[in-house]
Amino acid sequence: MVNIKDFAFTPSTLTVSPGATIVVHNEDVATHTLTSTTGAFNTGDISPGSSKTFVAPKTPGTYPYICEIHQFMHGTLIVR
Ligand SMILES: [Cu+2]
Repeated sequence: MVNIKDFAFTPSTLTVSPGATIVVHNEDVATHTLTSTTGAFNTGDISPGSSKTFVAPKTPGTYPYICEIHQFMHGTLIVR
């Protein structure tokens, strides 16, 4: 699970198994997304107080992601 609060992803680096389903919860007052910088996954808009899920890639690797709306928000998904 990834939590979003105060315009930051927690944890900022998450390690998961290939194909894992990941819940992203937005605790902030603003809408956010969790979006791969290479197009590997994207939650779309997550409204304040709500959650979305996405499926991790099946290929092991390191996948940086951002919030599309606030592109200074960074995180990393490690699949292995
Ligand atoms: Cu955002």
